[in-house]
Amino acid sequence: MTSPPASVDGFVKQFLQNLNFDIGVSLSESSKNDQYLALAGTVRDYLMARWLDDQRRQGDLQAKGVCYLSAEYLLGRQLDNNLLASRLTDIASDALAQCGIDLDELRQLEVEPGLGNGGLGRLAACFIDSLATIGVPSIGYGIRYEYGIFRQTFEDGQQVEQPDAWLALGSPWEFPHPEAAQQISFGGHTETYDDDGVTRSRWIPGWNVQAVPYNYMVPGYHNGRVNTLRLWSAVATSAFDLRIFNSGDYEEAVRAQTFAENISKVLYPEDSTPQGKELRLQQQYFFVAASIGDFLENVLADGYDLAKLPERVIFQLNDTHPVIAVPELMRVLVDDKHMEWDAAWAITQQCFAYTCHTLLPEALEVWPVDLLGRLLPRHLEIIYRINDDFLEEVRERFGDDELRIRAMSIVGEHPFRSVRMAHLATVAGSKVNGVAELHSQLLRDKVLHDFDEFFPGKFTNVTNGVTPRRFIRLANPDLAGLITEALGAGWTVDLERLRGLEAFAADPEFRERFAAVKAGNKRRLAAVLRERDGLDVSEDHLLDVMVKRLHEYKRQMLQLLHIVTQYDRVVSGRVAASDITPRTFLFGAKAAPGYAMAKSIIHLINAVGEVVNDDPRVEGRLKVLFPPNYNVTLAERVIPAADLSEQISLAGKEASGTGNMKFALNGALTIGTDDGANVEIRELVGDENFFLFGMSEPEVEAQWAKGYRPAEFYQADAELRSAMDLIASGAFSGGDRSVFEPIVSNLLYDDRFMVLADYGSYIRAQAKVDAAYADPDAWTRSAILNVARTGFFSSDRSIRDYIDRIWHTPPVS
Ligand code: 26W
Repeated sequence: MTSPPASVDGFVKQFLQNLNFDIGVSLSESSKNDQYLALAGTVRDYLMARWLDDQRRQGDLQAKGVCYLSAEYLLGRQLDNNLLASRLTDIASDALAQCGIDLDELRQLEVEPGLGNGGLGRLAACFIDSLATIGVPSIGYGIRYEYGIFRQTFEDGQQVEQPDAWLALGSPWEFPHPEAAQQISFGGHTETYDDDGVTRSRWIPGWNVQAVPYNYMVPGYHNGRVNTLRLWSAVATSAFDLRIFNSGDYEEAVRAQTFAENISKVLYPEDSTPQGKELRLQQQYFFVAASIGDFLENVLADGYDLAKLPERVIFQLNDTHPVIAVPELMRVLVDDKHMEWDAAWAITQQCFAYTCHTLLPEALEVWPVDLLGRLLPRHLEIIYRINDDFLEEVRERFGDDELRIRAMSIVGEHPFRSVRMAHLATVAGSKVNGVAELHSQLLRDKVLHDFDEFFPGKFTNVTNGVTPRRFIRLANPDLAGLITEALGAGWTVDLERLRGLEAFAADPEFRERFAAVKAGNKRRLAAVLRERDGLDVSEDHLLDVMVKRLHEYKRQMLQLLHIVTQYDRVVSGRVAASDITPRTFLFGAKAAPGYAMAKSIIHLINAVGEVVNDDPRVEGRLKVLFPPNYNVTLAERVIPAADLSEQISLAGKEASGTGNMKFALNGALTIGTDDGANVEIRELVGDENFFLFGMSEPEVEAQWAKGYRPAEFYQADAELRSAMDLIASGAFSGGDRSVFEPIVSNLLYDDRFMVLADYGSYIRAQAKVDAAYADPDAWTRSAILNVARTGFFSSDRSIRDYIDRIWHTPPVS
């Protein structure tokens, strides 16, 4: 098969053909959505020949590849990325113009697939982009949620969640393959049987569902490669012989169908506090069992010798969500393929590697054994056996140190008997990595310390990265143009070349052009927010941005206390409004629906905005903007416009952060703590181009050790006291003191994330920001140096690190 010719005329022809024959409308009768679907179809057609080639080639080659197992992929819009990767942007734009259609208008119609919560899901999306661009044989496996992350709206300043029906207007980027469905079983019981003198176990499941694969193209950038993302969707099997539903009547049958299809219905919007929901475990097992089955049956050649499996594949576990894949592979090898336990275990250990994405103890997933045993009885037995063997080895090495054994056990006893998925992943994985230097170090020293001692060499680091295609080329075309003019093409796939910009930082004309790009990006953002949310952005303000999930450890409250302090300084007369640096504080954040404190903080941000924005005493110099429903599409507009990036988590809590990297690469300066990848950003850009504040991780530990009483910080700092009192007084809640009382008391008497302890240092750092911004030319110089020195944070580099340190899967040409 060959691609249609890449010419404007060829594109017009293909586009009209798709419009007429696939969508079934004439150009004159077509809606914008029809046109968008036909356009997407046309881009697909161009990529198709290469996709088919790559699938064949990867099959022929029998090279070792990566199966990236992730419950989330936060992809963002597909059209632009696919146009860019296949060099079709200009052709498509001209071709549509010939048909009287504006490409830009069609772009806006795409509903982004929001199949992830935040950092972890977006990282997976960056990684599959880099895998394709580097040319590593790989498949991304995940779940095709019918509803992605909820759509956020505000009612009276409070978050309201709406379902995200992202498939409603058609989904032109996916290819369903019902004929390649995998049958996935659940429930039932296990038994042993005699197989010619060998006692074996088998699982007699209680019910099953079908996993239907939907394939998505993942084009590499300008390299003619197209990898596959395979997302699984649940449908009822024709003989859905669920015992409990098997009453035989029609209504029950339909209900049974709904039950099966619920599995891929909705993305769980919790990030960081697992709810232990049965459906979530069903989702996890559903997608990894389908993926392993698919790989063994459809990707490997028939009759492949499974003893050699580690030569063909590494399953990368994106956090603990897919870890049930470990006992699943063991079950397949031992029960289905009749392999010896020890041989199967040796293979399994080489075929998995585990990435941890958190340090919060409450984020570590555990599954109660009664739930696991009910849903996956054979897997629970396998986990017990893995644990018994493992603990025996621990005893051999460390003696009968019961405390240590209890601490390391895969099965924990408190508060109830449950399986600790991080321990299982660590025992099973050939490697375990954290996502930034500091995070990996803390994993080794603290969270998984005993395991590091027991498995020397198993722990490693791969610092996160972001794709420069989406987050520079697409999001910031003017900056991309300026860079290409300065350095030539090539930097998009070799981001360390940005170093070459250092020389230009000294050039006044380049600085002027760089500043003009930033100003243009602010104008574009202003237009977007006006149109999208009716918000007014003052283009002459310092644009100060904090966008990320709402979580107490990320400390949106600290930024809020800074805003209230500035406001309080003006209204109390301590500072003249005219002496305040004009700033716009832009927030973007979703709260998990069940996380009351996070929702309350969202309410307070909106409430402070209401008051501050309209108070004439402020003279329009402080603005708080909180556009709802922050997502990848909005990020692509916000990040290139930002002057200042807020990365202010309590040291030791943010595993890495990836927004921090996107901002620096787009020429925002960071105000941040020594946490996650901020540490590496600061080392690279230099102290003079970074606003550091707050306690370091060891200082945080020392503060806890000596006893932390937040009220003492409140007492000791008059400005802090005044700002907190203002919130407590009801000034932002129409005089009602009760509305934000829980936030204030929480800070005063609990403050788990030491907001009050870091407040003074933060306020001083913000004053330095104001002073630095007063010299626009020096600011721009710093911004250029941020871009020049952060090429390290390309996800291409992360993937090369994974290849060198963990996967050993060289690219194939
Ligand atoms: C509900 C259970 C649960 C627990 C943790 C769901 C999701 C998680 C994720 C691990 C949370 C997450 O997204 N972590 C983020 O991962 C990013 C990519 O590595 C890091 O940059 C962020 O610092 C980390 O918070």
